Amino acid sequence: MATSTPEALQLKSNIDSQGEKVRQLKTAGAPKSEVDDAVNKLLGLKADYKTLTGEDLAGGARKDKKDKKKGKENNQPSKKQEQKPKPKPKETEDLNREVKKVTRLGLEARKEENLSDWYTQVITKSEMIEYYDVSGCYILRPWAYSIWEVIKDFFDTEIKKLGVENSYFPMFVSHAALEKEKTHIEDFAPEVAWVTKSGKSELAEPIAIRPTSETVMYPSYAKWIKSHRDLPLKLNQWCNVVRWEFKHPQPFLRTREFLWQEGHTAFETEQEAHEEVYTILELYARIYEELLAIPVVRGRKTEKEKFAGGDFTTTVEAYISASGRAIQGGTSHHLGQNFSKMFEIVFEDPKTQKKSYVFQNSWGLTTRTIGVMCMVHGDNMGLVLPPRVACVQVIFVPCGITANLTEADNDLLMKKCDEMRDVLKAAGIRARSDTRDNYSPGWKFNHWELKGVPLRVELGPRDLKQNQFVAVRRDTGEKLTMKNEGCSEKIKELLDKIQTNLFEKAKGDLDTYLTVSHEWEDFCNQLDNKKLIQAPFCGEIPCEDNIKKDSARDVVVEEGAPAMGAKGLCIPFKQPKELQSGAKCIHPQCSKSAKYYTLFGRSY
Ligand code: 86X
Repeated sequence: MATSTPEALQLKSNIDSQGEKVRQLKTAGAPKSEVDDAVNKLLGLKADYKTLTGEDLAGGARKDKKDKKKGKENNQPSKKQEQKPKPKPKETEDLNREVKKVTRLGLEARKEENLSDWYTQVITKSEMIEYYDVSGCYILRPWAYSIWEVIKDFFDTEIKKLGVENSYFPMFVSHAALEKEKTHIEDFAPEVAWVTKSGKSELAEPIAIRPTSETVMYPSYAKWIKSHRDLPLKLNQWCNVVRWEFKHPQPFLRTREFLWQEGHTAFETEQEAHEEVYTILELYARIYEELLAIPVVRGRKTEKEKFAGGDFTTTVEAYISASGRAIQGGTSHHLGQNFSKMFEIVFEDPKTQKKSYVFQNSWGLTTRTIGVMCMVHGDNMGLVLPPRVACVQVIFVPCGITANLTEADNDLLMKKCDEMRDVLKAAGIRARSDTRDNYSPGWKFNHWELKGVPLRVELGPRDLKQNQFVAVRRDTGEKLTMKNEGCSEKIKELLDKIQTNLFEKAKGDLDTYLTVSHEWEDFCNQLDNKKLIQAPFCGEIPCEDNIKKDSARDVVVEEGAPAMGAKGLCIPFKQPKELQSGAKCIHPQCSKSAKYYTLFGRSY
């Protein structure tokens, strides 16, 4: 991709100043930790640059100084492409159509050729994401945030039906509180971000920024729960969390700050808690399947992959066929009494009058959902939004405006677009009319296509006379001419069809790539064919380590790259078939018998 986009230039300049900073720190003999941080930041920025442009920015800052000046000239769209197509005069519509065949007004990268560039272009050009100068952090623009709001509204309504209440806990965690959960914090310690200063003075005690809120919430749970009458306690919060990961960041999919909901519930009995785990997981599955039109596999995490602080973890796993990798979509954990023992969350058992530890769950779903949606449905023209989550479901574009159209007829056309938009809005359809006169219809088609609007309605003078409109589906490109009568119902039906079609397409993909294997060599071959494989598995952690290690190609690669080994994704609730009695675990060196089919695959 062009290294001359505004984002790339911004990044280049950030890399420049960060490189300068590193040199200054080194020259000044700054403490190692400070230099390391600066170097890390530089590396992060460079990684961002590579994601954005597909090119390494060799060296560092020094030589770029010159480049920057030169860049000014170079940066004019050297290739036929500009960041954003310029508005075209009205009468060039036909010309525009012609041009479109030659140059691609929208995306430069193709999904099947360079997924990483394609993804960057889709999310920026559709105006979902803006890049930011802190590595791993991104701006969610209204086009993306509105999807989150749909998910939020759905889930919020459903959990309230279950008696869950919303609340808000602070984002800062004291050192002491974080320490309370020492056992698993240790694994995560490198990811915890700390505030150490206010202005120029050091804080007496550094405070952490929540990576998750167990240690924030559970001290209060211990205070609030005294008797069985205080149970169940079911709280949720919608908030941000920070995990300072060092793996290659990707907008939505792996970011250092992200939005999520975290639910934390406490019950008298294990059975009530168990039931809730599955109820919540099913809501997560519905978010994927019903809202985002993405089929998921529901299951339990393996011992190796579960949240170590809990008793068991359930998960929904989605599949991104473009990369041949699975992705965890949301998790619902049963914590048993592990945390209630750590935090002394107890009540007096009404039967025995003895102190009893509560049974707890926690569950979370993040803005990663949006990234999975882009990856699954997006195509070479841009984003494809499932109607149920689309900010704009129908876009009206006035067409066929020629020089000999009278001003009165032109006004009439614009009015009709606005009028039909209002009719649809009254019927509860998210419709918008694009009557801007400084953009050509062709430009608008391209623009709204890039943004993934499910349905475009074209209205021309002839349509007006004939009481009809032309609807164009984003998912299939199909053009339909329809009579105006009952347009709300017809369009609603069409939107439903698009939603179903997107799900069916993704389901077809998942079904194609979901297989079963009973033999190691076959397992490895299937993995290389981008498959997700259900194989008999003993369930032991060391064996899962071996499966990952031995299914990898023997070159050093980054996580998820084509040569990476298979991870245990989940133990599907719906097993592909009954295990044959005496079935052995899939790994050739494992002599144990298999406990269940486990889903393996490369993953994000
Ligand atoms: C595990 C468990 C759980 C509530 C969820 O998955 C859903 C919502 N929490 C989260 N986990 C951590 O405990 C954790 C802790 C620290 Cl300190 C960290 F830096 C990262 C973490 N990541 C996950």
